[in-house]
Amino acid sequence: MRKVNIQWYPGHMTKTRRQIEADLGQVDMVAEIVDARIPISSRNPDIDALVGSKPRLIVLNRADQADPAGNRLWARSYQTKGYAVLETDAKSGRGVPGFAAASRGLLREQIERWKAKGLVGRPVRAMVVGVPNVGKSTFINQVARRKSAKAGDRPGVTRGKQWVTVDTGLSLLDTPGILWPKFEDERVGLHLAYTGAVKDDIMDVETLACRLMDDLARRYPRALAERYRLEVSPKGTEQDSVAYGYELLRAAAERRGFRISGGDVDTERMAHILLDEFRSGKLGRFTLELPEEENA
Ligand SMILES: Nc1nc2c(ncn2[C@@H]2O[C@H](COP(=O)(O)OP(=O)(O)OP(=O)(O)O)[C@@H](O)[C@H]2O)c(=O)[nH]1
Ligand SMILES: [Mg+2]
Repeated sequence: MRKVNIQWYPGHMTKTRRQIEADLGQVDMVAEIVDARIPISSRNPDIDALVGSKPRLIVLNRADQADPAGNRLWARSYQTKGYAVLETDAKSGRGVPGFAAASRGLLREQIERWKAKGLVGRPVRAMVVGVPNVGKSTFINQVARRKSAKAGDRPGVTRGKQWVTVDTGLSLLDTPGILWPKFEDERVGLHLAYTGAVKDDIMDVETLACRLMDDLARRYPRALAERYRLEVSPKGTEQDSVAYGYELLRAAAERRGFRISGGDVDTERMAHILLDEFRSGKLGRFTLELPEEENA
């Protein structure tokens, strides 16, 4: 697999650290947005060091696209680690109204101290961070109930910082997706490509689809078997994953009657369809990473 073509090296790291440090001075808390389908891959590996001791709320966004059982496991895992956590679908707004209360809960002691000092009505300021395309701007717009922050279906939409005042009690700082994930890990690159967080052209679409087939065969064999009327053996994945994924891709293309002129099975067409159906939710809701795999 070709490495994802984004440079992430110490120079970037230093710049990001400085920017976050400067912004941290202006906020009371950090809302870290992660993709509920891939909570490991959609996290910046250095986030803990960058955020330090600032109170942090983890927002498990895209909960609508992830497996509900997976969402529960992740929420519990974060809580066990002592983080406040909120499950959201920023697109429809589900879960977002809980943000104000969760933030005030997180900052309860701080707010008491402000009150004691006579700082009544001081707004809570929160910095929203996360890797590109996880839904930071969409989340902020939902919290504010208006389109203040620019959002879009591709990474790199937000270019600079932007304060969005929600009401007298809350201000949110939108940031560009400057916190890159851990690209040097092959699994991370694959998972970000499946979910569409990085462009498709990191590798050829058929190889990507073969890997996705294999991953789904392992984690969600029933969904795959039902949608494409396949016989899926999770055991087959113990072998070469691209080979087994290709076997399934061919079988699915055959079932759908996809042929190229000359009569051969059109696996490329099937590859596009698999990725589309995975991303659009037609295939189901999937969580591709579980808490127990975090340090594996
Ligand atoms: N289904 C679903 N789609 C979402 C959700 N959150 C965001 N999206 C969509 O994902 C795309 C990216 O959202 P943005 O809010 O622009 O993401 P961002 O993190 O601000 O991206 P950058 O500014 O590029 O780093 C948009 O098309 C949103 O509609 C969610 O919870 N569920
Ligand atoms: Mg944005």
